[in-house]
Amino acid sequence: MIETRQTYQSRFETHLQAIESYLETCLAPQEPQVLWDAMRHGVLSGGKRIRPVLLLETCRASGGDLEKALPTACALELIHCFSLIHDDLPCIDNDDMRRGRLTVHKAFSEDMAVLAGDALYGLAFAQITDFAPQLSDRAKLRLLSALAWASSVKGLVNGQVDDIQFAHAAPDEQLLYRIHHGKTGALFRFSTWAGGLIAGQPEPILTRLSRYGDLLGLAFQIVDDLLDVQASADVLGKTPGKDQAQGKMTFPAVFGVAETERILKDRIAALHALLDELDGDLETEQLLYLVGFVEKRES
Ligand code: GRG
Repeated sequence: MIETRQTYQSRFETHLQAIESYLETCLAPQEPQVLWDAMRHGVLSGGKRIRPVLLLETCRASGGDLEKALPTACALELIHCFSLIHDDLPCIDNDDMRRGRLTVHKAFSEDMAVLAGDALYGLAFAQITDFAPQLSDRAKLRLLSALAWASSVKGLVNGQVDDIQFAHAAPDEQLLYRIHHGKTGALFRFSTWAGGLIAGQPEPILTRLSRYGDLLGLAFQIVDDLLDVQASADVLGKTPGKDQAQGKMTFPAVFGVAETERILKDRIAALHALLDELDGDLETEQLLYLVGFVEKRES
């Protein structure tokens, strides 16, 4: 079959449907209703699902079974959504809008937003322990360990701490990369590494897949920073201009917009080169399409 843009788009949508359907099932309302309603509001709210799509696609491109990867892909999305709920809280970024709707603490209450986030974090790990029977115990342990580190002190949380501590600090290139390596990079690296692991890729390929996730996460963050400066609230679904208002260490703040756009082009070229190297070890065309998706996204 000759792969066309249409094929890539439709494969992306097939992944999305599987993810949405899994998330809807794992968040089927239970008691206490207010908790589950808040969790559902934070997750079933139209996110791009780029992290679980990446996990599924690296697995598929490696010849792996999508059913086997789906619980881990959705665990990752639950953790991402948890981090967004907590990030929006008044004590952190204090945002009213997310994905074009009220944030969880605005739609419910602050205490319920904290608890919905906590519950999603635990529910995420339970997807791998309890709902992934096709995975070997060894694979589960490796996934759980990597996800635990990436979502805490070797990723999301230390990145967020840096982000808070260095707001209003003087522009610093090294710090900028450190913040995003943790805050955004950790979950992207997990997604591409985990997809390969589940498909049984050997260690040298897993290392390269992590590098793909790392570079892609960085490109994603650069686009995020540019959109915060350039896009409207309607398109973004959240408040633009917040990074600057909060004195955040962003790419445009450190380098200016023109140099940021040049750095982005550079990273995209590095991604193309890396995928060229990986070609033959896995099917890289759809992974290349995802690079384009990240580069061209408007929200
Ligand atoms: C303990 C897991 C945990 C979190 C607490 C608040 C916090 C520590 C971390 C926040 C990390 C954070 C918000 C990173 C931002 C990364 C980012 C670019 C988010 C936007 O991702 P998109 O565009 O969002 O994929 P959608 O809405 O499409 O899912």
